[in-house]
Amino acid sequence: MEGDGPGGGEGLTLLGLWPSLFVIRARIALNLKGLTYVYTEESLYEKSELLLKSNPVHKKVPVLIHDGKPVCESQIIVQYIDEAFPNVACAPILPSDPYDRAVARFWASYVDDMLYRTWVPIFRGRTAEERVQAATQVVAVLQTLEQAFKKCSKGKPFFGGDSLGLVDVVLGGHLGWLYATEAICGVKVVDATKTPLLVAWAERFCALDAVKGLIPDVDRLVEYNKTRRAGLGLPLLLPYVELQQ
Ligand SMILES: N[C@@H](CCC(=O)N[C@@H](CS)C(=O)NCC(=O)O)C(=O)O
Repeated sequence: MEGDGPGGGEGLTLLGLWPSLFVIRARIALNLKGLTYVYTEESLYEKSELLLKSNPVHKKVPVLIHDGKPVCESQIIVQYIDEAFPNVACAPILPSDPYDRAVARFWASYVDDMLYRTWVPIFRGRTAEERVQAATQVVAVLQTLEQAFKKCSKGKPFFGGDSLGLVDVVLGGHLGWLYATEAICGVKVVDATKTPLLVAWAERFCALDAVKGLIPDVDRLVEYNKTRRAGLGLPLLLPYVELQQ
């Protein structure tokens, strides 16, 4: 939901980049809260003055600007949105119980520490062996997250229970790229035979109104990534390789 006035209805502007899994998290959180905001698409190659001024430390998107004040880092933005807009008709993204909140933060930070860190090397791999080795690690991380899902969801549809919580939003932002990994790198990391609960969770997640239209299509990511890979001198159109069980 994008606002029409300057700063959006709630004085909110998001500096983003459409394929960024980090930006997608922030947009899902804004949608969940039903907030209107101005969305400004940035370029990695020519960063705007506003981005450089708003995130002078990392110079990265997303940045949420609320009434002129910038908030940086996707997980912090999601939590900020939850805290700054508590009175809207949507369940909180963070649980009210301090222990449950700590558990949600643990798994959300596991996604960044482990999933993102193991997934990037699949894209950097120059040989099939390197890509298979990295993809095998990603599948192991997803299997750990499958166990986390069992515990956190307590039989309900999402990590957050009946509605999306922090871990749903943080992990959900990755889905487009996880699906596109097979088409781009020839290795399958989203596999119902290995992580059936997560695959079913991902389908439920993508069908939500707050998420629809935000997870980029595989074809669009493939096209976007072709240009990036060519720029980095990485091989294109990699043949499919089966991972071991
Ligand atoms: N830890 C950051 C990561 C953000 C990030 O890596 N953003 C990328 C786009 S996906 C970016 O802005 N890169 C610009 C650059 O590296 O110069 C977060 O969670 O927000």
